[in-house]
Amino acid sequence: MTSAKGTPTPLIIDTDPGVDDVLALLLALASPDEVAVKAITLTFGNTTLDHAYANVLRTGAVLQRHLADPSTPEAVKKRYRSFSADAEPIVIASGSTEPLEGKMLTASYFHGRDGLSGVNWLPDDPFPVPKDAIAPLSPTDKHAADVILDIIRQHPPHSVRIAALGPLTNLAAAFRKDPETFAKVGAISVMGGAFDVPGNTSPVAEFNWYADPYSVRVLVDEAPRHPALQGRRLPIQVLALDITSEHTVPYSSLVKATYETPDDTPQGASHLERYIGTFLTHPRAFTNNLVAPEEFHPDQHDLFQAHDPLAIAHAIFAPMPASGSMDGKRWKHTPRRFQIETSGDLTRGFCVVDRRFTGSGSSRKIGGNRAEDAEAEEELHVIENADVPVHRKKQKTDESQIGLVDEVTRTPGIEWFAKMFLERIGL
Ligand SMILES: [Ca+2]
Repeated sequence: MTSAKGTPTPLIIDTDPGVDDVLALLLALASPDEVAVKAITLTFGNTTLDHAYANVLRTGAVLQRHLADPSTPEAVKKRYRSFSADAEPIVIASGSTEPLEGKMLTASYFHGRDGLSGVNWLPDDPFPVPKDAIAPLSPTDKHAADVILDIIRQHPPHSVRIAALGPLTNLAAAFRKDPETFAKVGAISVMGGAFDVPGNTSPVAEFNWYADPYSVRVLVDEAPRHPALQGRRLPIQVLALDITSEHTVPYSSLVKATYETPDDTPQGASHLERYIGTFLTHPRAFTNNLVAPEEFHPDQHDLFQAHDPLAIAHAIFAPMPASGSMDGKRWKHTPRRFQIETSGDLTRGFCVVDRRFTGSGSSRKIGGNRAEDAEAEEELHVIENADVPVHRKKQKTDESQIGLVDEVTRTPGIEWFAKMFLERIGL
């Protein structure tokens, strides 16, 4: 089932804001022709859940002030028309505070302790968290996983999109709670993983999948084995670091004002420019400091990697799987099979890709670990009749959908993305 032409696709944004998450939220809110944001469901990740929640409310307040300002262009106000007091409510729900298993970690090294470069503690509190959420933001006490399931139930099967911008813990919880309902999701645009490139949090792991590799395994390995999926897999499209890192936007286009040094704030800078400029100042310095000063070139290095906004762009523009083909409108997807490491001392969150016998002309079977667990092997061999040879009792299952996702391997382009993104958010 696809949305009728002109009807925006219902979208759930599962997120851990987070600087690039806030920019991604703005992009979704500024795209009312294509998507209708039904819920913002929160997870731990870049920061803790209480900061993530505060950051959504804070962003809502900044946006409201920006849209109420007479100097904000009409075109920008029109873009954000779904963010008005009388618009459809956008449910805000808190979810998982820690990964399904293992240690809880955050990315404060990049996003700051509050997820937004410490804007929470600036003098005079220039971007305050309102006491009550600003309409259309509509907080609920329900768990994020229940809100995700509610929204899927309220819409025709395979018509709801999810953009997953943080660890996948809420999605895994929703699947385990009601697999039949969750199986009716239309598409899940996931920012996560690193396949053929190095990680960004550890040498081998991307942050979201490092923060909760167990949830990745639930959605990619456990789900296709569940009867609710009837031999299918979940419609997961992965935007890995392989493609998100390439989609950069010059920091100079994003940071037009900053409040970190109030005296420097340019006259006439808009609310949104001050907010974005302020919370990007710390990540900009962090990224730029990774390059030796003598090798630093602004054109090559002073760049914001728009990981989460690219996942939102996918949810806005890429065709839905139920439309027949996900490829189209200059997006391309390639099947990718992997297993995720959950407990390695050095390799938590690493995507293990089987590269054996994958050259052209090879017909040898890929997959599996050929070394056998001696004890497990013994259980598989049972002597039922001493007169016939030992045989295996294990049932053969069709495993072709297990460990498989659709990796996004082409977008409409880096320049297209940067232009569209800046225009839409209103910078
Ligand atoms: Ca994120």
